[in-house]
Amino acid sequence: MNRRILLPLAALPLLLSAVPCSESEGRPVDVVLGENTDGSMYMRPASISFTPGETITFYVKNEGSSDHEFESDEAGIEEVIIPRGRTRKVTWKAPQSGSYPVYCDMAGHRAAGMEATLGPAR
Ligand SMILES: [Cu+2]
Repeated sequence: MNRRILLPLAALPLLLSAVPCSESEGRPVDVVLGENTDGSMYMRPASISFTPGETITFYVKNEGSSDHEFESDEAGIEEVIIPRGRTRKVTWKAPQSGSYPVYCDMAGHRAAGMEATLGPAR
């Protein structure tokens, strides 16, 4: 067999082992939660796009002064509490299609604006 073919084949196991396990880690996306001085709240970015079927790892930072959550019944993201000043990692496998809200489910927070939308990239 030709050496030029053999060498890339020999390197393949090394390349594969460098790819992060899709179960535990996905494309990193930073999300920030907090409160505004006027009493409204935010989850930024307000819109997060996904490629159908991809795995995303959200790094959810709570820069507010109280605890917050990150969850979505609709998208199948279980509730994660992020204490103030902390960051929590949440890994999610995106579906093939559809748009889903993701929010903080603490009383009044979602209504105050602590919500974002997960949707397919255009
Ligand atoms: Cu909240």
